[in-house]
Amino acid sequence: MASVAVCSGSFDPVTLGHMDIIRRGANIFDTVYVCVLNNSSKNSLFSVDERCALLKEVTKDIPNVTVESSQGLLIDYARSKNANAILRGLRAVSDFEYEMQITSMNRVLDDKIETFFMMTNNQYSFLSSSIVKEVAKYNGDISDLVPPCVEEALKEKFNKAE
Ligand code: COD
Repeated sequence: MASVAVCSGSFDPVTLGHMDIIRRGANIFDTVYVCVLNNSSKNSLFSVDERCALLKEVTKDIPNVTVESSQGLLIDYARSKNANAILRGLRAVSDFEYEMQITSMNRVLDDKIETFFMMTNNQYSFLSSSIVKEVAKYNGDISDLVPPCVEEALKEKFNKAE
């Protein structure tokens, strides 16, 4: 049976921390669907279409990765793709409680789809989309934190807002 994983997130915007998880996942699973989902507790800077476009650009060299968006529950999207795995990244102990809750809820919704966690690469353990946006907003250097096209997109967003 082919292994199919869904790597979901807000990706607002995609960072090198996300990319690390996506690339490593693509080395393990036959197919990885990267799915942009809106997190209702977060206000997003980029539209879903903009986030997908950036993700497509930065994953275009990984043949077994497909980028899509969806609304609603992650588990419904995973089922629609016949996925047998959900792939999540773990940065620190602080991520654990939230991830544990989501994983347990998803297991109640469908106990055939397993959640897999990958520990972040040490160099990205502090990295989040929120931190990147904060630094970019005040013209800080984010070139080591995001792919070049994301750096450009952030500059454009914040210059327009001025
Ligand atoms: N290193 C490693 N992993 C990282 C890093 C990093 N530096 N940064 C982020 N990640 C991982 C995160 O741990 C996560 O696994 C993934 O990358 C995406 O992260 P974010 O921050 O872009 O996205 P989240 O965690 O805000 O996304 C949450 C969802 C929108 C996916 C979630 O709310 C969701 O699934 N919503 C749909 C509703 C649902 O089904 N909920 C579950 C039932 S309760």
